[in-house]
Amino acid sequence: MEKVKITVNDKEYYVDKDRNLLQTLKSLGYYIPSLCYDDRLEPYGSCRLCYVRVNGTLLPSCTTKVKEGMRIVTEDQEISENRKTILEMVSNQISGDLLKEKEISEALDKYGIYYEPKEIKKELIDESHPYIYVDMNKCIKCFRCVRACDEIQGYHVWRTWFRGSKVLIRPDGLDFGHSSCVSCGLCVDVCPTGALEDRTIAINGWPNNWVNTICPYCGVGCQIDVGTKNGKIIDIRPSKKSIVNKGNLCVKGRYAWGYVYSEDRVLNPMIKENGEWKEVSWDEAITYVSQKINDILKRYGPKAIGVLVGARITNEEEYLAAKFARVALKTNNVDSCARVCHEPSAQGLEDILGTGGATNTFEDLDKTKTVIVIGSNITENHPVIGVRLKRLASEGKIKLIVIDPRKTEIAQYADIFLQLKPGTDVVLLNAIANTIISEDLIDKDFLNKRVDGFEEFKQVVYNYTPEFAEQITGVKADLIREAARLYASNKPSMIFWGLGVTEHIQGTEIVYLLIDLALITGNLGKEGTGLMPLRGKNNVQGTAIMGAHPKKLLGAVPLSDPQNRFRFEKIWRQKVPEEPGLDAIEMVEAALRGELKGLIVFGEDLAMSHPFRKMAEEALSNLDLLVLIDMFHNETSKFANVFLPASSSFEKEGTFTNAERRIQKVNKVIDPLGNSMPDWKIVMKLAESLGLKEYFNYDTPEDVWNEIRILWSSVYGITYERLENQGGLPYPTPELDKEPIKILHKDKFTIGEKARLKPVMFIPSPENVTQEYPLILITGRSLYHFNMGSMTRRTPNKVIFGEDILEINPINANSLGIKDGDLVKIASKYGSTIIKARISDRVPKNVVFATVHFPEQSINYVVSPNIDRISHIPEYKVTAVRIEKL
Ligand SMILES: Nc1nc2c(c(=O)[nH]1)N[C@H]1C(S)=C(S)[C@@H](COP(=O)(O)OP(=O)(O)OC[C@H]3O[C@@H](n4cnc5c(=O)[nH]c(N)nc54)[C@H](O)[C@@H]3O)O[C@H]1N2
Ligand SMILES: Nc1nc2c(c(=O)[nH]1)N[C@H]1C(S)=C(S)[C@@H](COP(=O)(O)OP(=O)(O)OC[C@H]3O[C@@H](n4cnc5c(=O)[nH]c(N)nc54)[C@H](O)[C@@H]3O)O[C@H]1N2
Ligand code: SF4
Ligand code: SF4
Ligand SMILES: [Mo]
Repeated sequence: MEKVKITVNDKEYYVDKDRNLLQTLKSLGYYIPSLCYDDRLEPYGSCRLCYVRVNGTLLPSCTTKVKEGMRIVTEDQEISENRKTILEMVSNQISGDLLKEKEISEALDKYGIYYEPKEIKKELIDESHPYIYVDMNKCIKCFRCVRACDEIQGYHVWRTWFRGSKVLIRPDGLDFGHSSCVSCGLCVDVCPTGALEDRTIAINGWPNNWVNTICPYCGVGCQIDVGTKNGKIIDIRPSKKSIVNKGNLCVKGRYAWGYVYSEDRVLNPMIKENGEWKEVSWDEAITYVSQKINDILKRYGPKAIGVLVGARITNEEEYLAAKFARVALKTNNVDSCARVCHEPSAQGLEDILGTGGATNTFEDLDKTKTVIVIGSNITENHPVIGVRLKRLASEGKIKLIVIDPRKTEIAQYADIFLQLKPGTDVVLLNAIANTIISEDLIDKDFLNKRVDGFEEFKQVVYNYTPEFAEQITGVKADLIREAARLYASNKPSMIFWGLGVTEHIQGTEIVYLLIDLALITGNLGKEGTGLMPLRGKNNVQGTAIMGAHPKKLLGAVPLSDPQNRFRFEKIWRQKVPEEPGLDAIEMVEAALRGELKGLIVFGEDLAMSHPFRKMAEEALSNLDLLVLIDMFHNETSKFANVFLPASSSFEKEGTFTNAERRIQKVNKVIDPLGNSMPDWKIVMKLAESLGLKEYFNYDTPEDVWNEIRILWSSVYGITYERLENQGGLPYPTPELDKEPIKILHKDKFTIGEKARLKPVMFIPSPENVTQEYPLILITGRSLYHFNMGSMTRRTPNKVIFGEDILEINPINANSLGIKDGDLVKIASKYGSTIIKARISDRVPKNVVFATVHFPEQSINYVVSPNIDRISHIPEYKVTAVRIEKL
């Protein structure tokens, strides 16, 4: 950015040209009062407090842009008098107590204005929202809340009523609790007076300590500031310095932290005896586990034991768990929940391009012109990015193509919405490629220089005309053509995808096709282009790459290569087993056959999250040893014999890797509760009791990270110190004094000079609709609950969304006599459950959609066991079902 010279109160500065003056002055350390301004909002210029003298004239600094040679006076007698008058008027408008930490209190204090709290009007208080306390006695009509909700969130909850002195700000519903609010908390965060306040603050007052860390939920990886009082978490706010979330959060990161203190959190190790859980000491529990492990190893060998690592824990912990499998259990039976999530994305990207991660970062959203969102309910599941997309699309800054069988919220912002039949993406994407080739929209230069296999690809694609695709997918041929033209011509273009792509029997191949599309249009290796799998959990991008994979070691290097094993053996001082291990699906199958005897699970509720639950349960009940390391008993603990209590992410240090490969520092906010222990310490304890202390000897997570840096050159340049100083850094960052490589495959691909296109032929799902099972079931998520719900169900999110629901199209509902809120039985060939109907035209006719978060409904009783041949991901998105009203 161009720098210009300005003087402020006779001092010279070089600052960014055209930046707003208020922001500039604040960043130079000057105090300028302002009540209608917030960095996150468009300047509004209504409170008149931020006036400064610019070249002799009084100007509102928030709407003034910095220019060369500006001479600024921030305060003189006239300015002070004006500010005092305004602040006096403002303080006369409000009543009730003010917290001293609020912006208004600071301004009143600075200008020596005594505020006498007047009596409040009860009717201006609204206590109906589970998280936000509304006290409009303190409202100064700055409209920050109205603008924040409109401009940033794209919701329009706060409305202005009446005019002039009577003006009133009210939510759009009967009260705030019954409004269209999605509880992101932004309006609270921007409110300068506390008229909108977090309930926890209204009750406890302002925190006395804040710690910066990372949200424990999704792969966006928002930075949060966690406020504590007397050693207890009482509030979470968005970190304003993060380039990922830019001062924004969704309801989960902002408010759903209450699980930490849930009464049923397990805070002592437990062993199950005669079907009853009994609290024991750590020593007793660990000795029990190590004896069982030794027993299994002696009787059945290392093939009979395995480790499953959920992607909620830190990189350091993932790495240690994977090392534990190899060094302590001598097995490669180690896998993660990526298997049931985005393994097809990692595998697909690695197969064609050489690196199994997003090619670009979220920053490219500001550079792109066309975005495809396919199989991703982005506004509910990656809300902070979803909100940004909504805004870019409504401001006309991007063209948006959405591909989903359901009319999701983001679909309503699409320029082109392709509402295909579930499981037909291969045909649709081939037809898009067909159009791009037949209309000569390919990037010839890029193809010649960097792509192989075009002729072969063209031949396969040739058969998939848009007309043929219309028959299979139900999407009009012309609409497919339009989407193809937009993606290929209005460049640079990006593709974002989710589980609607991966959770299919051709999950990996659908990913291949997305990469093929980027390759033939040259949408790779440049700003504003690229392939962005929206990884699910907070650390799923980190998990598999940390070595929690049956065929790969840390850095996703193949185990089959003796050179790789040798490198690890040198540092680990132990042999790395050669034989590839079983993945998560294969481990369940092996347990079903009685071949797998022991399983150690770090934070995964696989009894509930694996498909065909009846089969998963049978498999788990065959095990001799099932160790569950978690914060709560869950469905899996019904089959476990040992429970080891883990500390939450607020109780430990480490790193998470978000969906754009950004490694970010997780910081400890509070001490581990009760006798819980962070996972990295649990691994060390287990190793110690197996006599392997010297191989797992670390004082801190940083020690572990430094071992990772030595073994994986892509993160050698990322130290804890650097993360703390610079915020997150995407990998690869191989060198300490160099910037991270944000855009992959710039001049060449990781795999080599050229990438080879992979043509894909369509294989229909075995889940055909029949007379007996006439509907297709899709399963997925809702905004308020996270996966199997163990954490969000233990927060007031449960008040907002209390049970799983089944979306049914009004036509199907009518013909089955089902009304909104009725209980229905849903059954497939594999099993059934009972769930509440929600009549909605979000789903098309003959397609139903169920959420996955509650054990009482447990939709996986119904879901089929079909899996992808390449990555083994279950086809959670297509099961033929029948429903009946109860
Ligand atoms: N609120 C919330 N956020 C979450 C989670 C959560 O549980 N709750 N979970 C996290 C995790 S682990 C993950 S992996 C991500 C998942 O986030 P998403 O990938 O958004 O997951 P889903 O809601 O399962 O499904 C996404 C979309 O795929 C569509 N779909 C279904 N079948 C098809 C199809 O055949 N073709 C196409 N093109 N689309 C299809 C569905 O209609 C749905 O809108 O979210 C993460 N974030
Ligand atoms: N029908 C259907 N089934 C699905 C899906 C679907 O779309 N449809 N999606 C699949 C997908 S994408 C995923 S990712 C899986 C998710 O299913 P699971 O992998 O079972 O995921 P979570 O519910 O996130 O469970 C994570 C567990 O980790 C615990 N935990 C949190 N933090 C820590 C920690 O620091 N240490 C330890 N040890 N434990 C911790 C939590 O309490 C929780 O019990 O479900 C899959 N199942
Ligand atoms: S919490 Fe978020 S969605 Fe709700 S009113 Fe405030 S800004 Fe709007
Ligand atoms: S978008 Fe994801 S990372 Fe950000 S606050 Fe919400 S759940 Fe947390
Ligand atoms: Mo996931």
